[in-house]
Amino acid sequence: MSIDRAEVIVTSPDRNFVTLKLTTADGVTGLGDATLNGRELAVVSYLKDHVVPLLIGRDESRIEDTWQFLYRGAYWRRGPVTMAAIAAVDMALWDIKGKTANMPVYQLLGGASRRGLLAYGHASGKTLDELFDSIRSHQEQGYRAIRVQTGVPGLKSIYGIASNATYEANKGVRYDHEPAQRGALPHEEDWDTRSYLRHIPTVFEAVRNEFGPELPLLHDAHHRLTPIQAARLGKSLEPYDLFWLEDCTPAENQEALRLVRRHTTTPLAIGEIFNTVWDYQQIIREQLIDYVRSAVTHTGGITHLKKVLDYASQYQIKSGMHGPTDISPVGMAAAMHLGLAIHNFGIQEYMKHGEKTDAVFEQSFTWQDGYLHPGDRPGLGVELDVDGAGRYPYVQAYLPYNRLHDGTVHDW
Ligand code: CS2
Ligand code: MG
Repeated sequence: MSIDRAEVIVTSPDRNFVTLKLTTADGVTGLGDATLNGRELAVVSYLKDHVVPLLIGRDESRIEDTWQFLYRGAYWRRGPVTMAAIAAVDMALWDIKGKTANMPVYQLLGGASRRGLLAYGHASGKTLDELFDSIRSHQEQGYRAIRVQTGVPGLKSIYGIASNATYEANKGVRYDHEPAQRGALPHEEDWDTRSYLRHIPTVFEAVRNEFGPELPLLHDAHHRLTPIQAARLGKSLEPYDLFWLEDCTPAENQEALRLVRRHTTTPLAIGEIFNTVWDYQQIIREQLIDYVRSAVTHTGGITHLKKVLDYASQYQIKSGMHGPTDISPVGMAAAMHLGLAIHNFGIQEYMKHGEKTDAVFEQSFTWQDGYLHPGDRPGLGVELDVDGAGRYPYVQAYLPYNRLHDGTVHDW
């Protein structure tokens, strides 16, 4: 058999998504997610202008060979655009292989290692009352683990909390899940580390007092702290027994985590902006993290992320795959198949997509009693309504950026 057609489909039901659809000469189709939030069209061009011409006529069964061909053959390696494009091809080929073998992809990856995937949801609030309501509503939705993000006194807007602009745009419906805001230019947000470091421990103290010691709680520092500030935060949160503290400091300099590790035993999760195993080499080898946060969509697909997680398993480091709304239903399905098969699964992030998105992407996964399961349909278990997708053309959207009080650009 061979790949007969390759289409790059851009749609924007609730937000922008980029999907690669491959069709074999026998009419078997495969989908891959190539969504890179705020830079979607760069991946569209990489796929359309450079990768698609290379796929037509290729043997779709040779997944590893195609991966190596696209990675080494490009000469220019790594990086978010390249690895999202390769990821989409990889996912689509696994989807086709599953359909051809009449098996769900997790069976091709070695079968199920558990009955379901523990998932966490995003609770948030500007105030403690709002936050408590949000935690309760997530518990009612079945979540057994919850990420906590709150407003910080003195800051107008902060990651994970609906900004006023989002409120107005969504007419009062709390929609704090989508950080990329539609518009011609990115929104500027403000940041102050010292107010944040003073405030966050008081929030977790209040949450533990209200909800007790058992509930697994997670927090995302979203790359904003220096290593010593991250060490201080990790230490100040130890009494509240976090499941993990995420992206506590930018990790381009992997050594930065040594300083954090030296001062705190709060578990650390990093990697959602990483793209290859090489971004993890030192922090895994030196046991500087506890959870690998990469998504299939941004780390070269199932083929490459499985290698990262197999490497991590030697150091008892677990998966904590990135799963916000900017990972499409196809990318989420791929994460669930991989998560079900690997031994060192930790937890899966699960933000629910919007209704329009669920109408365009027909999905077979289940969410029950706090656990996800990819379903047993052959392949990845997602089909895309191409006509429906066509009704929602791309809309320019950007992630916000931060400036400190003195005007300096800061990590968002
Ligand atoms: C976040 C994301 O879910 C998370 O952990 O870090 O919401 C992130 O901000 C977005 O994926 C960026 O596109
Ligand atoms: Mg994050």
